Amino acid sequence: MNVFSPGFSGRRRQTDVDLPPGQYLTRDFPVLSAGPTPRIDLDTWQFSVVTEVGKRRDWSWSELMDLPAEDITKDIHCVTKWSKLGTQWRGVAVETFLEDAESAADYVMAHSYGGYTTNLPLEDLLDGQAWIAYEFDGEPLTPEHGGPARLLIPHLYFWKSAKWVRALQFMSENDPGFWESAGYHDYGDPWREQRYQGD
Ligand SMILES: Nc1nc2c(c(=O)[nH]1)N[C@H]1C(S)=C(S)[C@@H](COP(=O)(O)O)O[C@H]1N2
Ligand SMILES: [Mo]
Repeated sequence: MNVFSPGFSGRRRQTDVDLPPGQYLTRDFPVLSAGPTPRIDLDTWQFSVVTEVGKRRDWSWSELMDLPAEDITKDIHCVTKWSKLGTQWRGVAVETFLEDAESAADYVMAHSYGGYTTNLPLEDLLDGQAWIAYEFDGEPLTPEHGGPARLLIPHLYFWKSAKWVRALQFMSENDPGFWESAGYHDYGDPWREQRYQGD
């Protein structure tokens, strides 16, 4: 995306970038965490997919590293109104973990180490829209930004991108997660400015 394009007229400025409504650009990478940063040992780290009937599949860190990874460049949008353009990540597409799961459910709860949760429609996690990300800017993801691994789902407000992700659990009903229970929008599309329930 063309952040600085002075052009002949000089009319295009950074503020002309196509951002979701109500957002402003930042070059920083703010840290937003509802609680303390959990310290997670890679030897005991585990990521699980759990179906609505409790059937579970686990991946260790070395198993995660063996899965096909992708480089991802995406804009991210926080509900507190900052947006950051062209962020660079490396991770594994979420459908890689879900393809063998036998489930009839349409919703998924993401669970994090530390207890954070966020709910998502299953279809938003498929087709190259979401990743389990473990590198940012070519470096291992730092603990404050969700390392060793976080969910990355950049087409929704960034609270949906659960840091320190440890499980995806299929749900037959769409139960609200941590912020959704506190009044944040159930879906959280930044382009429709779905910040709070009722938006
Ligand atoms: N586990 C967990 N994940 C989380 C949060 C959190 O508090 N705990 N905060 C969310 C919010 S509100 C935002 S904006 C982003 C912030 O990610 P960052 O700290 O890497 O910028 O993480 C999201 N994921
Ligand atoms: Mo946020």
